[in-house]
Amino acid sequence: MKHVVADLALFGGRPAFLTPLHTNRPNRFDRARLFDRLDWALDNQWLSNGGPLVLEFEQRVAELAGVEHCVATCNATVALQLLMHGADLSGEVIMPSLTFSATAHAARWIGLEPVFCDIDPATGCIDPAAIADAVTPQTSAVIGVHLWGRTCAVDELEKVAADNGLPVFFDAAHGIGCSSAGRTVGGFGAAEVFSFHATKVVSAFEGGAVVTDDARLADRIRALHNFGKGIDHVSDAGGTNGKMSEAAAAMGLTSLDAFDSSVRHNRANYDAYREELDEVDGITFFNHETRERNNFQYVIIELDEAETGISRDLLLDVLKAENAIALTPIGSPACHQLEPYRSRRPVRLPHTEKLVAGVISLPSGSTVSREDIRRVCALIRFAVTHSTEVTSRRKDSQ
Ligand code: T4K
Repeated sequence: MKHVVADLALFGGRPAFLTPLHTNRPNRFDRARLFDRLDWALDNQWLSNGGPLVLEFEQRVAELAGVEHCVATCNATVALQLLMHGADLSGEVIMPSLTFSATAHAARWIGLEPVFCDIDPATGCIDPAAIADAVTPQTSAVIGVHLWGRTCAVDELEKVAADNGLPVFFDAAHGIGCSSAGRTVGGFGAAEVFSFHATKVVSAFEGGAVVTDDARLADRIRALHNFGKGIDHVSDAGGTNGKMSEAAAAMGLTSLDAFDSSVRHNRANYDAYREELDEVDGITFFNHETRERNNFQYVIIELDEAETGISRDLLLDVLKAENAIALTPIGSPACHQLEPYRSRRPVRLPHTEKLVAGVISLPSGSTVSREDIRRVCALIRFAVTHSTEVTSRRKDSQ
């Protein structure tokens, strides 16, 4: 426990955590079950190219998402590229800037121009009201992102896109198991994309998927992700290799087995953080609608420096020195503040810029305990209570 500011590890004290407590550590799963599946795949001597474990994984993801079709891929970035390519997008695609760079980079990589819209500060997701102004004759689609598991204003987004004759797709990298107005993420828009990266609530080590009810689109993507095999002249680009391996599917299936318990654990973490930090002035939780389903993988707080007296970045440094590695949740800044977009298409997005500068992603997941959370929150409260001294000491030491 810290008694005086000099006890903080940032100023030479002993770190509160002996070993680093990371944000987004992989969730727990049944190792024996994973090894069973890997053994089975090795015995089966079929290790990729639509093997039985991949097919089983696709079926289970489709069931969870409540859709007809799932094409599993090597990661979500490639899934986004396959989707945009398979849907014949061209020219410009409208998307939020407040997302991980992968959403924008996927478009750019296949020669599309991301056009960034501001967020609705109430949801953190793309503001449907901002879309009409961003549409040009070159626009071919709108891409929403269900940021940190909180869903976009799906109906409004679909309406404004339809009014402009555009399809909507969703980057649902954070959204598996979440819902909007009671409907499960996966079935919105023309198609959605999940990520099964190591840091996600369901992990396949690396992995992704396109889910959709559109059989034709699913067929095209399935062909494109396997060098274009299966359909003649699927596209000018022929196809690519975006397949998921049997080893990744073995992990994905085992992680899916643990999905309910991971979500229960995440929910308990989220509640614990709220209990510990709700009374701290200047800290606001990125809340989840209690009537909706959520995977609670991300615990995000927003800091108002005028009230806490400590900047977001200094608080992150205080925690990091204590081995409590909280993060800027999308690897701030936002996409429009990153190259190549900053130079190509300068734009001001005030709500995005404000939110991205103030948010912190706190350690959660099924390896983080109630006691870990108590200690992280004690550090945050201590830093806020002593913010003036922490800030001036930090200035003196620089
Ligand atoms: N769309 C959105 C909205 C996304 O957030 C993402 C990915 C994508 C699309 C693309 O999905 P994928 O193509 O990746 O399937 C991480 C992840 O690599 C990335 O998947 C994720 N979003 C993004 C938000 O975070 P980095 O570069 O920030 O990861 P890194 O290495 O800094 O690690 C983050 C934290 O996780 C650290 O605290 C360490 C911990 N960690 C990480 C790994 C890989 C572990 O504890 N164990 C691990 O194995 O991108």
